[in-house]
Amino acid sequence: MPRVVVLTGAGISAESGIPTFRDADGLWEGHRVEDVATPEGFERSPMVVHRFYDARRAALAEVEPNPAHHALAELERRLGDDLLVVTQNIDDLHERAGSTRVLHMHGELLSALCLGCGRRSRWTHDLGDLPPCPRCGSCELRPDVVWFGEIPYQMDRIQDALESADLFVSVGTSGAVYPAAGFVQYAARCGARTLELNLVPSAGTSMFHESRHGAAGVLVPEWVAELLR
Ligand code: BV8
Repeated sequence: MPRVVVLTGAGISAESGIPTFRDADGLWEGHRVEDVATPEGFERSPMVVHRFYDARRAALAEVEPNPAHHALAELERRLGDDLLVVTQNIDDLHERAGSTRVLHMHGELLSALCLGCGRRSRWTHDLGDLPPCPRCGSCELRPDVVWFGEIPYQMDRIQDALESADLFVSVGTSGAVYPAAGFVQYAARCGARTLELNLVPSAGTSMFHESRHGAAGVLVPEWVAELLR
């Protein structure tokens, strides 16, 4: 079986009811990225940032994985270690669908990072009321997400996986944010075949060997069935 790396973005969770970033009424609507997704914005007004992420964390409980998430979980059951899902998403829908080989390069909503002791804690409720860190007791918790200007998580594991991939597949991402938007070129340079599955052509479409356009909830199960045939 081929070694497969799948990169996912907000588009894979759209059919579950989680707004994407850049589509109409997207997450960035009404929020200046600088205010809610940068360390400077958090420094300037932590409450604005906490409200933004507390609302997204609360909304997570109202949504379910969709057929695209479930198809990737099925693919993992068949490929095992030969599959790695690298997601830009901070939701937990891949895991709720049964995927275990998932790497959250931009962090997770259900995790809090303590600026006091540097440790992480599973977190399912608000941070806006400045609760104490369960490990050290200091009230310096921040959302465990990677903001603009910060280094994405586990870049070394991602690089290793891209270098040994036979197939690189990108699902539901606009290709607007780096370093994720550069993975297709890197994987192709390392010999992988590259496939884009996206609702519409993205900023990176021309860099893929093949692109299929449509809803992830349809395209991903079709592609998985094809691969496993
Ligand atoms: C870094 C966490 C150094 C928080 C996020 C100038 C040029 C190039 C780069 C830069 C530059 N200036 C600055 C940079 C770097 C910057 C960057 O890329 N800026 C952009 C805006 C130009 N990047 C950084 O700062 C990164 N850090 O570079 O550190 C470094 C680099 C390498 C190695 C070491 C160090 C950190 C970036 C991370 C920021 N945090 N998220 C949060 O979630 O709130 S980014 C956030 O936005 C998401 O995680 C995601 O990455 C991005 C959104 O993109 P998508 O997921 O693609 O969503 P979008 O809405 O845009 O698109 C959805 C797509 O789905 C669309 O195409 C749509 O058509 C499609 N779709 C919709 N519905 C469906 C669908 N597809 C299928 N089915 C559907 N139903």
